[in-house]
Amino acid sequence: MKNVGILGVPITIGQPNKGVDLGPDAIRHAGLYTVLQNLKAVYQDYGNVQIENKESQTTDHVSNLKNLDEIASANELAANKVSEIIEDGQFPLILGGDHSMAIGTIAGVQKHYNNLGVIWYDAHADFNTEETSPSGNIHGMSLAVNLGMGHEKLTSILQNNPKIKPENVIIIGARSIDSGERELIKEKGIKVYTAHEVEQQGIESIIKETLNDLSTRTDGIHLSFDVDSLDPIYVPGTGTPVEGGLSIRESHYALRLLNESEKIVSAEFVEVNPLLDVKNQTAERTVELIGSLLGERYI
Ligand code: Z70
Ligand code: MN
Ligand code: MN
Ligand code: MN
Repeated sequence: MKNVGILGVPITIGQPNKGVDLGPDAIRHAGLYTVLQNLKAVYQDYGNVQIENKESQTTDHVSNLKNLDEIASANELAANKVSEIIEDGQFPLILGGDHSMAIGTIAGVQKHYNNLGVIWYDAHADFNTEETSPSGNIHGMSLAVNLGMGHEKLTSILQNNPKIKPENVIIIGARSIDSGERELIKEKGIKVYTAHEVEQQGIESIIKETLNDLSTRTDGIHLSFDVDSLDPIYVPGTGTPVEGGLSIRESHYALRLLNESEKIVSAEFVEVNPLLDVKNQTAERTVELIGSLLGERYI
């Protein structure tokens, strides 16, 4: 059983909805420790990264990067914490927070690997740059930043950090991709399994293909799980729900297969927003999904 290091990254200024900073604590309150105890996991909670979430006061209307400086410094803190957890010999289980946090979390993991793979399980590709983003929201740019694309203040988190290679990234569940980011995805040759392909090919085949593909050339795989990958009927508590999403059943199965592969070296569950939720059900489902990733079984 894994030795788990829990870290909350309560960042919200990567997108416009209030309340996603409460996500990490909602996930804890939804029974996270009980699931870990039932699995007989050894775990330590590192608490939350101290993030101010103060929106930028600059009146710079030219920049299409909302709260750039604030997000850059929050991610520097998150990156160092994640790296510390790995140094302590633990599996980082990171709770969000909006998806801009992946700029820091993946930078922190990457410090310890030469050739990290990333599975980006999300309704969105988060592959915009300042040039392509229709919103200026940095949570829609974090995967691109991890490949070294975007503003220098974001790509330089943890100095001299090697960047994720395009062939080491696989996106699963996408169904809302902006036209500019679509061009970038094609240019970089990123593999995308859309929600339609999950329907057509089936999640088992997709996860096995993903693992085969990434295992040959990576020395570890980070899972970045955005809860809006799921259909909104399961996750009312998230900022950008998109219809036609993945089911709870196939997502549990995906996580179970990832667990069995023993290739996942770190994971984050992001975009849980308790202020948009109904009776904390989004956080509760997130805890159950975490259980599947860590080895919980029906029987
Ligand atoms: C859109 C943008 C996004 C997450 C929404 C949405 C991006 N493509 N990412 N929710 N996690 O504004 O860039
Ligand atoms: Mn996302
Ligand atoms: Mn998303
Ligand atoms: Mn979202």
